[in-house]
Amino acid sequence: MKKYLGLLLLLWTSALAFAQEEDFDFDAYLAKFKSTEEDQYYHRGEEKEWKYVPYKPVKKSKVRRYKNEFFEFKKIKDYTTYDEEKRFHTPYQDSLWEVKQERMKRFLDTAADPRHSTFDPFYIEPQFIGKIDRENILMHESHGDTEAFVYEEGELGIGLSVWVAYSKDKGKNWSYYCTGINQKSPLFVKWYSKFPLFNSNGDLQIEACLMRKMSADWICAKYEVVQDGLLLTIDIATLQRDSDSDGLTDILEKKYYYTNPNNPDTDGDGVSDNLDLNPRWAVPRTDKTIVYEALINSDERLGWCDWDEDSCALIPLDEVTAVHYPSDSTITYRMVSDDPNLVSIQPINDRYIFLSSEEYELLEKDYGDVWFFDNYSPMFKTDYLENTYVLSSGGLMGSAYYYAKWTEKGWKIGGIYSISE
Ligand SMILES: [Ca+2]
Ligand SMILES: [Ca+2]
Ligand SMILES: [Ca+2]
Repeated sequence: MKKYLGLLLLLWTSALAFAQEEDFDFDAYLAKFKSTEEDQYYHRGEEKEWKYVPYKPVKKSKVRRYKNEFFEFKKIKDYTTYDEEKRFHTPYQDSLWEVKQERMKRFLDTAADPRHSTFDPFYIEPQFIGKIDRENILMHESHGDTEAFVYEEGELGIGLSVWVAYSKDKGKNWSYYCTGINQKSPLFVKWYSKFPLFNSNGDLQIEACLMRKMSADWICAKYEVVQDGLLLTIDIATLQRDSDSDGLTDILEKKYYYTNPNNPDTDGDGVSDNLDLNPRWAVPRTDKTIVYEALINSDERLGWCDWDEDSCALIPLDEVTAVHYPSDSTITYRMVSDDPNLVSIQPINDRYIFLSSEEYELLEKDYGDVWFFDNYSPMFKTDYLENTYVLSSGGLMGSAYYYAKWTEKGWKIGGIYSISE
């Protein structure tokens, strides 16, 4: 009996949902949230943004003059030529080949059986050596008591960056260092080389070349080699240097967090750079800070509540989010914003690096690097709803529109609609 009841209920609710969908006037629903302020803002933005500028590769002479501020490279005569084909076949990637073959075989054997229809033959579990995914390893070598892995780390928004895992005690303890090199912009670090990874000084030497990006695409961009036959030396002392002893290397501060490598607490809020989830800005909180905080921190009180029923939970105006600290798995996001309501947030899950639009313009993006980031719009006053604002967030994964209603007791925040890419 229960089973039938369940089925009936299901039919009834889906019929109801269908009817609602039929009647639902999305345009009228959206019209409630109309904001002239928002229209004006995007109108201004659009004129600037949509002016078509054809992609122009960087001049070869400029690429040839490239200097890395941390590491030296020199021309060598006897070198291993750059090979686009070798790009995806490091020995570590090859070592996963058998696993892939095995999965494909299992897929073909069970394909006729509907119970296995969700089996994906192309997915393989990442296989880690310590903290490093095997597929990302470029090189590995031991040299006496020291041992090193050179590997790539895919960071959302800035391509593949080159990292070094380094051990001084035969692999018992590992440190992970960022080289600040982003593959192909313009330096490219090869995994195939005639040279041993450790040189006679115990520093790392890697064959490299200079490349330039020939098209504006992000995923399938075309590159060309401007200068091949370079030997890059990564000296361990530079890799490890932490001038202000805040636990973040100079390279990490300069290239990824945009914090001050000579000041352990860039924004002077008493939380040192390595522990600060919003390390660049310590600006006073505003009434609107809470709205951004609730969205960015995925506050559990938020929901896609029904606007007409006004059923959203209330987030008190005087609420102050406690200071939270990063963990090993903390993800770092970069955003460009000049909005004090946004840059004053206290994140709880992720690290947020906010750059002002002026700072972003000054960043070195000359070698075809493109920054992708999620971002939040300002809050725009709506025309018809009292004390109500609309705002949106957008990025690689999609975008979402929200409203926030100010009351004397607090904010009521809800979603209007979302689009996923
Ligand atoms: Ca530091
Ligand atoms: Ca610092
Ligand atoms: Ca700080």
